[in-house]
Amino acid sequence: MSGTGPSESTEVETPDARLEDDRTFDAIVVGAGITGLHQLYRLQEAGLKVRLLDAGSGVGGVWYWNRYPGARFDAESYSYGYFFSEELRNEWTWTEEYAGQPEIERYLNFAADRLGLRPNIQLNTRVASATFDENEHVWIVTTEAGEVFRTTFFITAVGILSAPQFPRTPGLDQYSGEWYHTALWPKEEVSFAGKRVAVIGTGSSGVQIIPFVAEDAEHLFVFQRTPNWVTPINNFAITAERMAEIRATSEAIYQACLTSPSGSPHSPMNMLSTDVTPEERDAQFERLYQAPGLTMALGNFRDISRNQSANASLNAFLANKIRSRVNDPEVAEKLIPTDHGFGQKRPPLENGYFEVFNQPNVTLVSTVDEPMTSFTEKGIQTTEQEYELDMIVFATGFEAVTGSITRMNITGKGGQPLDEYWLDGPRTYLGLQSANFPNLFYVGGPQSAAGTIPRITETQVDWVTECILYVLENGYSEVTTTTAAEDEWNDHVNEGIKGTLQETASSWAFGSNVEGRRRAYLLYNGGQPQYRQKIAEAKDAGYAGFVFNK
Ligand code: NA7
Repeated sequence: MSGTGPSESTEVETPDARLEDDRTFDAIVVGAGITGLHQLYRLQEAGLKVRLLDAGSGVGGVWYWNRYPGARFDAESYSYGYFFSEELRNEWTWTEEYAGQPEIERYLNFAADRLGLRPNIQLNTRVASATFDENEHVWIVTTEAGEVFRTTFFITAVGILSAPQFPRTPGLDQYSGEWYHTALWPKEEVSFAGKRVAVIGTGSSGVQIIPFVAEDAEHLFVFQRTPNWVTPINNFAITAERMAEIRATSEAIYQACLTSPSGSPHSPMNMLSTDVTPEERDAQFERLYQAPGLTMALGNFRDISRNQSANASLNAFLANKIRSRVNDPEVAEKLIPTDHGFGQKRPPLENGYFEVFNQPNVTLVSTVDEPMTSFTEKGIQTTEQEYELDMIVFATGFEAVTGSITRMNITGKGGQPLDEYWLDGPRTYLGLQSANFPNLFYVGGPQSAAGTIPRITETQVDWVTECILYVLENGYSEVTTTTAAEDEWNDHVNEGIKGTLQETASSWAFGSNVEGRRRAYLLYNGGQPQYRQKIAEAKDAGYAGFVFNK
């Protein structure tokens, strides 16, 4: 498609020329997760010479790395997968409403095979840097193994929760026991049996792994900094009949996802909590508590996420649930969030989480009451005592949204490093590009993604593919955006979060889980339908806000 494709000349190629050809691409995509695989498929289908790089030894992205016990979807399995391929929809069978990590990893491997993606995927390859060459209008991409590639387009599909972060507590190198991060979990089986284990972190990953550790460990210490509003997942098996129904109604499911703000089959109720009596309201909360997945968060009364007192009524309901499930009243109170209301942060889903704290082999340690001061040879030292441990599990989350992009050391025009450009928070236009970083696209990057990620990134994948083809077909060498367009998008993004209950939360969506990180809203709160409309409008207006250079 572009001038960098294989030569049609009949001259015999020298080994050097072949090598050169092997390292020069129309597009390089980074990330073999659900979004990167889709992007590769589209570009491959369009006839481009494209390579996908991924640090893992297999495809799957977050579903490759997060192989800890208990890792599973919090979106309905069939709402998360690819809808664009009838073949995939008809041939794949989900076994659970919320599939576990092994099944999801199998699905993405199945998709990579079925879509014929393997020949263009290079695994075990971590990008070390990407630098824009202004003279040649290409990106020079280097890998940690020392390979150097040239590519016209550089596309990051690296996920928003994929750059693991650790506590700044010193001394981990002194610790002599085993330690793991949930997002870097080994393929080999990890045994908790008979061990003294600490799990640090009580977000989604902590909440999912804790019951598994509690089952086998001699003793489990749960190090909690901030309690979360955690609700039951209420998972269930998908029968053959149900799977047939899912296939038969797949288009309707897809349409429900497209029209919902969260890109899921759930939409908020058409009612306010004040439209009913407090008793009726609580009865509805009870139904939602028994309902599957994120129904409590995404299918609740409309005012729960917007109105402080409506939100408080749900918090009171959920606090009582915790009190009813945890025997020790002191422990129960420690597990009840006081710094945020339900939905201000993405709520983790649980299966038997609260009951764990009734087990004699489990201790809840609040790092607010007794901060961790260091890791020691034997375990963790807090301001109160030393905890001797055989294993530490870090469920401490991520440098969210931008971390996996900036860790690639991207340098744009004028030698501008992207991490410096984003020091005060990400700057993008439509979450797709940044000024002075020509031909660099983000799919599933900052200021665009929220909700069920594949439902929004599939739109971006199509948009980016069409934009790339537009550049090539018109003989342009570069597409970029402007700082004015970025300013406009930043204002729109910030306007969308202003006045909401989420605005005041201390969450990864604002980068506030990483010490020292400047607070900036990293996602897009306008809802997926509005985002889709915005990027379609820009394209229909002749790529308004984008600049094309010959
Ligand atoms: P999260 O949701 O960011 O959770 C990380 C947890 O680790 C959270 O409880 C943090 O407390 C805690 N944490 C982080 N650093 C520390 C230190 N230094 N000391 C003590 N505790 C700490 O990541 P997850 O992997 O659980 O889930 C991420 C998303 O994946 C989730 O939203 C789902 O959408 C899927 P904090 O709350 O910051 O005080």
